[in-house]
Amino acid sequence: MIPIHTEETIVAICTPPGEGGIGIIRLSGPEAIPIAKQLFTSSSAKTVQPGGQRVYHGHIHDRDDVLIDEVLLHVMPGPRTYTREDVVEINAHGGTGPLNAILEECLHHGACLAGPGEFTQRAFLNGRIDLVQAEAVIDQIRARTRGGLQAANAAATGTLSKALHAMQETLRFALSRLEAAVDFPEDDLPELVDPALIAQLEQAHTDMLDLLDTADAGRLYREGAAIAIAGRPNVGKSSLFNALLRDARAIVSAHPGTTRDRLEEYITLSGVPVKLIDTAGVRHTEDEVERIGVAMARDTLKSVNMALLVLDSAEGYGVEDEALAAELATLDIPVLLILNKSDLAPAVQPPTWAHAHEGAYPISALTGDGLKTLELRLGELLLGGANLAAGQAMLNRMHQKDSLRRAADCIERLLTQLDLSPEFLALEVQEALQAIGEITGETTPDDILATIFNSFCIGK
Ligand SMILES: Nc1nc2c(ncn2[C@@H]2O[C@H](COP(=O)(O)OP(=O)(O)OP(=O)(O)O)[C@@H](O)[C@H]2O)c(=O)[nH]1
Ligand SMILES: [Mg+2]
Repeated sequence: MIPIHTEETIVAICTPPGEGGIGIIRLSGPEAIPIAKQLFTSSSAKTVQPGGQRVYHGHIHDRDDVLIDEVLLHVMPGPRTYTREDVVEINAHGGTGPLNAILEECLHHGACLAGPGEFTQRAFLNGRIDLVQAEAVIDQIRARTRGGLQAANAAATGTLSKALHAMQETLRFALSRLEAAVDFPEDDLPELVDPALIAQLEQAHTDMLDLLDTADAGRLYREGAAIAIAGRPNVGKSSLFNALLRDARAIVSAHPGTTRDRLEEYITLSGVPVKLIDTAGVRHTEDEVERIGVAMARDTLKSVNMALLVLDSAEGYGVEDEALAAELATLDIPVLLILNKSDLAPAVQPPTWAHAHEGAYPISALTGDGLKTLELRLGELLLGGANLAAGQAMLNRMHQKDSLRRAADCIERLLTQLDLSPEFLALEVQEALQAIGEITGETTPDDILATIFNSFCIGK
């Protein structure tokens, strides 16, 4: 376990710096309530009582009895608190002056400054939450979309932990059977892996694979994706960019070569935060600025998750379009052909070379026709067709995926080599348990735990 001195009382300003209606200072640890008592004077005759959660109104004074601020004091005796320790939250006025002054007084009375994520770390070390739930706390804070928040909430409320615990239980039972079998002489071996146990292991293996299937979607909800809009000049890239944003963000004009810079804005598609990028129209040009824009467009395409190749369906498709399509095809990302200006072309036909792409979509960036269908398709493609129910267990992080993949590989090896010695099979189960424990935090190395909590903000 990481060295952490839970006998110390920690304190931090929990609200972001700057002005706010209120600002909160949190204390946690054995001295939280005594320290608060020394600073606080109740506005009624009530004194801070032990036991039970209560909110008191009053004032904080410094050590020289000079008034600092009017506050609400929220006293929460452990263990039914965020950290399982005694916790006090001081709701003061949200400005640097009062908050820093109160923080200083807490330090003066013996509290220590909390490190990043130290409150959550204590909740983890005191067994209130596991590592999956601890990591989900930061995802809740940082969620940029409802989809992201739902994924974080599913992990924070224990849905993912429950799924992992069920696997651990099956594996522990299998391990106990295998270890018992190790002590039997070779010729007197009982039916150590009976059909019921094999069926359970197979089920656990299937559950692992199902959970692994959610990893890419889970990561997308958290980290988001980038989609670039590409095409030759004047086909309506910036018009599509604006239409998807529902905002006249980019300059649109009938003059080819209007966009020279790279423009970025965020949208939400099927709950996924998406960075949408408008690029300069790709063509040979003598204009130096435009040439830089074209090079930038090509560069952008190398770092996105998906590309929309916009074509002008009214004007028809030329060799430049086909060449650009061929260029995009080498990038190993999904490319959708956007047959724009459908309002000008009564019967929009895809180009003959369209088959190599993720479909062709007739739209009008001008009238909005076909936009909804395109947005739904983009969402589907991003989530890889994963049909995720709100609140379902989902892997949110790369390290969780890596660990579960290792566990699944162990069980797969075990299931295909059941005739091997029980010692060997037991090793596979042990390794699978070790890998799952790294996700829940039971067997996570200290340096990794430290890195995880260090990525938190101060005060959480
Ligand atoms: N009728 C019609 N006109 C459109 C549509 N989309 C764009 N246009 C027009 O096409 C012209 C070019 O549009 P832009 O969005 O600037 O095209 P672009 O691809 O960004 O052009 P560059 O930035 O020069 O590469 C403008 O006059 C738009 O009004 C559409 O769906 N229908
Ligand atoms: Mg443009």
